[in-house]
Amino acid sequence: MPHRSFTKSTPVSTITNVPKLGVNKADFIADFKRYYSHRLGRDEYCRSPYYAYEALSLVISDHLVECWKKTYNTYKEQDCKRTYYLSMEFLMGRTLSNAMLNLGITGDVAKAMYELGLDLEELVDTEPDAGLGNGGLGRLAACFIDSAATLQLPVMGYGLRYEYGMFSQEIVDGEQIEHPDHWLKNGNVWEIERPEYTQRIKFGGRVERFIDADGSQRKCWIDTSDVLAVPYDTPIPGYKNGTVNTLRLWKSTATEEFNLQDFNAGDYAEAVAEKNTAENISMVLYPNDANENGKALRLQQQYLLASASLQDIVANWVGRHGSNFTHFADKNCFQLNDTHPSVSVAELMRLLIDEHGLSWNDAWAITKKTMAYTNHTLLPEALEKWSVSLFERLLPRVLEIIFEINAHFLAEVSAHWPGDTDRLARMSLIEEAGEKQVRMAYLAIVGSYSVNGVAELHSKLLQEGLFNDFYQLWPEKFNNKTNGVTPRRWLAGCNPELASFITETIGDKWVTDLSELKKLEAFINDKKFCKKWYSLQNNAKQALVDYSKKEYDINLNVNALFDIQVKRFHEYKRQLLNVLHVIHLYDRIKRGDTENWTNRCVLIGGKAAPGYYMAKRIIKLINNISQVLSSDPDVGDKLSLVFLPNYRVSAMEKICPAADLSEQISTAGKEASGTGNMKFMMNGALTIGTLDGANIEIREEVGADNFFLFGLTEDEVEKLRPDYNPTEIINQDDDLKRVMKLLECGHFNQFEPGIFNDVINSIKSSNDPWMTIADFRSFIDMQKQVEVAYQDTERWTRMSIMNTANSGKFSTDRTIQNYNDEIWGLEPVVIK
Ligand code: 26Q
Repeated sequence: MPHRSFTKSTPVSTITNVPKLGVNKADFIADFKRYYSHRLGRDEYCRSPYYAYEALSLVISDHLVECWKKTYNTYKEQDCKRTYYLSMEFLMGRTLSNAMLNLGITGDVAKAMYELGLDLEELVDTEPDAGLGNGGLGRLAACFIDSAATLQLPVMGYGLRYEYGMFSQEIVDGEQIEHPDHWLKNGNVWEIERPEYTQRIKFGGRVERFIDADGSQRKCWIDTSDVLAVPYDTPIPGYKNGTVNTLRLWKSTATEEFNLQDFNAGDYAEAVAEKNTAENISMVLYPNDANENGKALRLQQQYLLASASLQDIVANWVGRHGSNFTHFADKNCFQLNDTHPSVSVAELMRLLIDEHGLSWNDAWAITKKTMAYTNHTLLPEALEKWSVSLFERLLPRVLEIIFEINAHFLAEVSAHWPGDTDRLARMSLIEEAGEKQVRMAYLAIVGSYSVNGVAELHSKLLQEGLFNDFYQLWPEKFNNKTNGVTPRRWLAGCNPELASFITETIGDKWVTDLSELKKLEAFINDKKFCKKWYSLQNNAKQALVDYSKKEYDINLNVNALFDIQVKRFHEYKRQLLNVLHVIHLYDRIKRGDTENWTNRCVLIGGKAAPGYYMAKRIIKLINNISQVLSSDPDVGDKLSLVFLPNYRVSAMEKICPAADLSEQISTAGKEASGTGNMKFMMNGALTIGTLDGANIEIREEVGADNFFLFGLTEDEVEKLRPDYNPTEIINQDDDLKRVMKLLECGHFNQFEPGIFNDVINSIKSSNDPWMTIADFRSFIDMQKQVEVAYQDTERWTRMSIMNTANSGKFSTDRTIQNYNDEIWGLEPVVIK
């Protein structure tokens, strides 16, 4: 193993005994200058703010590392129980401003930069996003580790260090163009490479049986093509509490001996090509946020994450306890972020049995007591499956273990439901119809002691529907953990003016106890308070106007209602319903039906999976409509439709403070939770939404009067489905008829005939799973109510305050507290 080891004579403790860093303005200035000039080699002629960003980041990083070591040592001394959050995605966004906020040094650093003639905000904005995730699930992982550190819980994130994160999106002629996101091209000051903890990962090869010294049957996995996983650690600071946890991301590399045989045979090129295969594994994030089945590279990624992380943890255990695993389950817990890392169930079995000599039963008892699984989708087609033949080829020993888990499991099912062969086939970890497939969600359920959904409705539907057989067998495993977002990034960080005003009003406890925001309710009839609230909302809108101008050369009208839908493109999220409403407003303008008009600016942003044809057409449609509206003098300021390109974490930080109206309009029963809805609410936007995902709980918290509800319920959707007849609905609704006519006559694609036919046909089909047409009328009517409310500024402001005031439940501090109370059972660890 290519460890870079210390020489024995190195006096380690004298080296690491570093004097405490200063936190005054003068210290920041001196440290900054040293890094800027000596480390980065820049001088006063360097015009790029990037190096100033980098120098400042090095300064801040030192402060993180100081607390990081203390945290690390404290956990080690206390030998506390730990949770490992295993996730293929950590959508971290930017680090610098969040690090300063959590360290509590933003103000002093800003003053230091000012004294140096630098604008802190400009430096902060040069940082590239760490876009190592698709959307909700990846961002949730990032919010979770922020909250875990803030609650002083020993939680470590494990993921992959993709060389290329989420693609960046450009819009050319209205269409999405993807560009690779080489986010590491200028290096990454926040990470520390730790080659000394490199792990070896097996692929391919074959399984051999042998009898060991004790006479027991054993298996070994041999003739494998190995890959190395090298960890890179990033510090995760809690909020002003001295805790700095770790996010460990694995990069794949070739083994040193990878090429020896080929090399000696003179096949230099072959050997180097093989090295590429190894390095490819962690090269790129898969950019689809629903299942893309069957890609071998994706399974390799998943196994690399599972195996490297578990080996790391097990090696650490063995270093301390030798091969006595009796208390392993009391000290370790693995939370699986969806099924993506669920091969961990079988991998932990393999490590315990093959590498550490445990019996099947002992290993299974440990596995079932340490694994917990979170599901993030209700769409059956999005459940992960891997073909048995692919598994056999890449991970033959792991597949054997899955078969054996399945044999034991099916025996249990048989005992519970004797003679019920249908149920056996339904519940088997192996789908036998057609090409044999491993059902990863079932593996995760069978191997875990906890299975949770991410909002109340979602968890209920999992139990009643998708996982009902398993719920009948093990009702006690199933539970709900409603999602949240971290209030540090999503209020304190992204909306500093509103945050200061809240703190002036109710004190600063809300930053770590978001239920404190409830105290704002006492001020909804305070004229002065409301006026200030309104003016701050306006400032945030103006900031988005400025950002859009600078970033995209887009002109927004600050006096219009900002109606925003930003999220991944998916038919179930129904960006199309939003579009139908825009066309309806346009039609009203053209017909002169504009009495009591409310000017509206509809902003839509988001990425489509590169292979998702329909989603890409919807993006094109939005851009075409946008063009028609902006070039029609009849429309003027009354209505605009704006596509915000390259939506990402750092863009949301500018967008969510500026929203008046948050669009959460998915078909009921399809959005597991949503988390954008929570960010908007926290920042004082009002929601127009269906009874889906966390919207239901948002409405419960804020009260029905402060939420614009529309659409069919999940029950109603399923009842209507067999008789769904969109054509009839269209014919009975004159507004909708005109909207469809504008679409069908090619009004938005005059020079591109037919390009929207597939989109139009999809919503007109009686098999449209998302039933967009069914909710049109109630959506349009509720949007009218939105306008009535918006025209009454005082009423709207009160509603806005009520939204922020009642967003306390949607802090990930609450979510993580729930995970800890009901699943993990960790003790908080105070760092001195
Ligand atoms: C799977 C296999 C192969 C390639 C990619 C994938 C893949 C990748 C990402 C599948 C799914 C995802 C992401 C899913 C996701 O973000 N789900 C969202 O999770 C949020 C957090 O719980 C919820 O709020 C959203 O409702 C849910 O859609």
